[in-house]
Amino acid sequence: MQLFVFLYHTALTGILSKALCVPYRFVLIKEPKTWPAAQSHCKEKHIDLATVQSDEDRAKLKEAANAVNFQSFAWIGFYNGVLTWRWSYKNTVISYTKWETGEPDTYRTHEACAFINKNQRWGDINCLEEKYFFCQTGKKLYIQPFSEL
Ligand SMILES: [Ca+2]
Repeated sequence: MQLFVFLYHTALTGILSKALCVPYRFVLIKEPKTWPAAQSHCKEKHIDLATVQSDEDRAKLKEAANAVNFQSFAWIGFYNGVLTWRWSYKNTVISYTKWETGEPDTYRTHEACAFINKNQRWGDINCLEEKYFFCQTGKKLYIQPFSEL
């Protein structure tokens, strides 16, 4: 593996070395879907809905949003299971949050799903609203440098 990495690093220098430092990325899907439908789409075509567990993840998501001039709201992989907020990916309990002021505010319902706004902060809303969504992907990242050869 190390030799493989070294050879390709040598061959592709900047492009691949950047890719190796970034094992995943986010992509905005501009098809309005409910949260469950968005989750299915991301799991099928990518890895899952976007997971944001650090400032680094948040910066990366902001970069993806800026790349497509994102100015709205989009689902991320965050939902309220019974009484506990969890990430879609591996059903992980959250340890990092960036709620917008006043959010989350849907304590009365268990159907709360999270979206991200243009300020990279989160809010919760009915899961059946149709919104654009951010998927997390790690596959295309490794394909892209090769296709540029
Ligand atoms: Ca809310």
